[in-house]
Amino acid sequence: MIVLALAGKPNSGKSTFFKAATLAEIEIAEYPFTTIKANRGIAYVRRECPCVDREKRCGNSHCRNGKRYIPIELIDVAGLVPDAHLGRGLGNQFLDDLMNADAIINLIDISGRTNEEGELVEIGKYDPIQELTFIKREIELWLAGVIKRNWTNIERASRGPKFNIETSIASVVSGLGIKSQDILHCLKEMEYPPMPSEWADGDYEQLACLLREVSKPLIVIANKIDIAPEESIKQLTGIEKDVLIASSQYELILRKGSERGIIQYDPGDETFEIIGEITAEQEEGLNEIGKMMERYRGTGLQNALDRIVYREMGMITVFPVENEAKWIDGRGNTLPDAYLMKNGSTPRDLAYEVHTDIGDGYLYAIDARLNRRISEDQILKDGDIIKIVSAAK
Ligand SMILES: Nc1nc2c(ncn2[C@@H]2O[C@H](COP(=O)(O)OP(=O)(O)OP(=O)(O)O)[C@@H](O)[C@H]2O)c(=O)[nH]1
Ligand SMILES: [Mg+2]
Repeated sequence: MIVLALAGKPNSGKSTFFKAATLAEIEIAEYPFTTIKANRGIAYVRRECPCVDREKRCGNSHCRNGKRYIPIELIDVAGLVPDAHLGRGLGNQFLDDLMNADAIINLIDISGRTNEEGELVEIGKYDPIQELTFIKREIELWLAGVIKRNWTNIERASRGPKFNIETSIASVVSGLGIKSQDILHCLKEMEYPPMPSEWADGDYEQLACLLREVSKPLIVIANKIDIAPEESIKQLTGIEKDVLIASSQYELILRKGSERGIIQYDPGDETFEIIGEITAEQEEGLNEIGKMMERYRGTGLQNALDRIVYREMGMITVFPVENEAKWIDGRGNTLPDAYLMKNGSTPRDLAYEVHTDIGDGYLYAIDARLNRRISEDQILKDGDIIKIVSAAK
């Protein structure tokens, strides 16, 4: 399963985001370092379910009226402060948590109510824009530190026969879960001293920077837009046109309200509807939420998850079925599964994703939308419905 990590300074709202996305009961509080041990839970990305092209909805438990939710794993990591890579704050073990993820959602507190340490400050005393790059930088410096600490091994190896700097570096950083092809790609991108003994801090940092970029897609989400001054949001979107914004707090309220049957709301919807009995006070609160959602087209939370998985990581969703005419599995369930796969995957990759035996026994595949056999090197598209024919049962 795809793993996403939430990173950010203390008090930026990571646990609130996590709780809204997973509905897990965890601690949220208005002081720094509330979270110490990382929380892990299941969140979802959303896409249109192929059943919307048919008369009847599929009835899958992950499909709500044509909105299909596909599970991913989310980690809520402890807060990081400047110089965390040197062990400040709760130390740098949390950078390990981040490296275990496939991609990183970096939350910043755009309300300006907390400083870089996550402490409450008076509005206007701290400029949240300076947080745009700091987490990324901490990750890079930490990575550079790991490379540097292991450098003596590489230097030692360089005095022996058959030394190859690329494979030596690959063996050091592969422990961080970075694929060796990514490492080789980074080394090709940079100019570096041929002898390991000549490497300096700038070289480690440059390598770390490139490694972070290829191995850990990262997006910044400006959180707490419900209480942020409008100028801060304008300033931010002026600097980064593509920046994403969210109110984890509002999403949490909506998710709870929907769970209790007070409102009709599915994550990622741009509006909600009140369907239960509410007090005048609740109505006032929900009106505020409604106004903000109208302005920003939703709370932004689902959008953040979808953006990182589909756009930054380049994943697609593919629906394997056993009966290509009815889009069902052997037990009659319509569109039973949805797999997130890397863009560029082939039918055989899908077969392996379903089961190793199915992959080993792969014979051919059928595009169930077109009812046509497809070649084994055809690249799968987002939303494809595929029947795999395999010698394995
Ligand atoms: N208004 C508003 N408050 C928020 C939002 N998200 C979080 N908060 C508040 O910000 C405070 C910190 O939230 P947490 O979710 O505990 O923050 P965290 O990033 O997990 O903090 P640490 O675990 O200490 O690193 C709490 O008081 C939350 O209620 C939001 O979108 N809007
Ligand atoms: Mg927390």
